[in-house]
Amino acid sequence: MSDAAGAGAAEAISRARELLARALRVVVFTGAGVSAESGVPTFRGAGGLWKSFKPEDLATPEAFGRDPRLVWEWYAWRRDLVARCRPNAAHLALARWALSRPGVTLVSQNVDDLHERAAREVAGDAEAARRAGPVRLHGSLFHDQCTRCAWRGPARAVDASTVAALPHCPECGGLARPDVVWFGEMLPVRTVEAAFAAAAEAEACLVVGTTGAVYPAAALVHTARAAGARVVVVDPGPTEYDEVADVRIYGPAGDAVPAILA
Ligand code: BJW
Ligand code: ZN
Repeated sequence: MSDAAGAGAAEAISRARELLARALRVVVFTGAGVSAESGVPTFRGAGGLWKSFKPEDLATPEAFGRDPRLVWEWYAWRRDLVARCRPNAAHLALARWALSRPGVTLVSQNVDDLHERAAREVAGDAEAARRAGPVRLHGSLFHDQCTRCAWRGPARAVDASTVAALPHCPECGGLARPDVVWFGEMLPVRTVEAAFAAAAEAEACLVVGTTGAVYPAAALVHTARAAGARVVVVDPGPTEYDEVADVRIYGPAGDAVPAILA
């Protein structure tokens, strides 16, 4: 493991670059930190969402059952916030890399759409961008699902009046909810299978901006490592992967990721 603070930084970047260039199959695992420089708040740590909001009041099915309007207000606020943000240099570098190399699987815990927007920006068209991913483990801030039937689809705009009346399903009229994975809920099975299959085959795993505290998603890195992948971790703060990283880069994703993937 190497510490990239100060003089070691350039060496760690160059080791990460070599390690990733050599690998035929790479799984990239991103968390809230990759979007921090775009202006999207992270969950834990200074300025994180869980400093001002309690997960049990907002990100559980029980919370939604108790007070759907409060939960919808929070999601409407976050949709609005993310819609105003733009992909940063890390999203763009990852998109360029995934589109230009076979064997890269991008897996994200994020519910924002900044990886997709970066891929569209780089690829120029939506179909090509789809190849860049990401595989989404925790759903999408911009999709809804019905609490009564199987409907899922792109979210229609939510403003104060829709929130007051609560969004409803276009198929059956049931109460709609954000299509994200809350605490205590199962992750989408086929998505998890695809992500973990890519991890089990990867020769390298690039982890960007996640504390690695939320399971089962966090196990992706341990799966890759157990199958022989070398692990590169980019994060300015401490993470659960610090002891297992082959290369540890302490720095913001917007600087480190483009440097590694250049
Ligand atoms: C930068 C940066 C910069 C800053 N550049 N970096 C095993 C052990 C213990 C508990 C469990 C377990 N298995 C399951 C559990 C329970 C629970 C869990 O994991 N709890 C732990 C927190 C203790 N897991 C679940 O409940 C999951 N479901 C489940 O287990 O179901 C079981 C089941 C089985 C059968 C039937 C039914 C159920 C579901 C978890 C869902 C998580 N959902 C959320 C919210 C999504 C919706 C939304 O956003 O509204 O997902 S919680 C939140 O955490 C969100 C994130 O995707 C996730 C991970 O957070 P992330 O990305 O790591 O963010 P942070 O803030 O933690 O870290 C940011 C990092 O960025 C930091 O390191 C910074 O330093 C860094 N950073 N600036 C780079 N510029
Ligand atoms: Zn319905």
